[in-house]
Amino acid sequence: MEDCIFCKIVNRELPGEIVYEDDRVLAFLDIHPKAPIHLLLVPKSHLASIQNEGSEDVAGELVSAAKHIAKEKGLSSYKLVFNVGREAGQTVNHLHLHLLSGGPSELTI
Ligand code: DGP
Repeated sequence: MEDCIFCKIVNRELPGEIVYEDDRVLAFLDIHPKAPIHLLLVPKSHLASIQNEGSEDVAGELVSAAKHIAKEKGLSSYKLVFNVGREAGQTVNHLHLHLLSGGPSELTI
């Protein structure tokens, strides 16, 4: 989608520190990390929010990729967060899953 920063990272039109990729999911470092490890996992196809129709399957793919990355990186403890809606902190309207690890257990984003 035009003017979507995460679509642009997916399409390599904007730089991103990519740590994982498969057919449907891209994971890259969050530009404003809230924990020593802070990744964003996004679907390659644009979907605005978890509130959108059909997001459950996409969310499952993101969680599955997050589990894969965590296992690969040897993370035994981490947080997975979807911010849904502006008041909950969603600033980018391309569905994304935060993976945070290595910080204090009470960390919030
Ligand atoms: P949220 O607040 O849930 O919408 O999370 C959006 C996150 O995206 C936020 O933690 C900062 C991150 N972010 C915003 N712009 C960019 C960017 O251009 N590159 C990267 N890597 N992360 C970005």
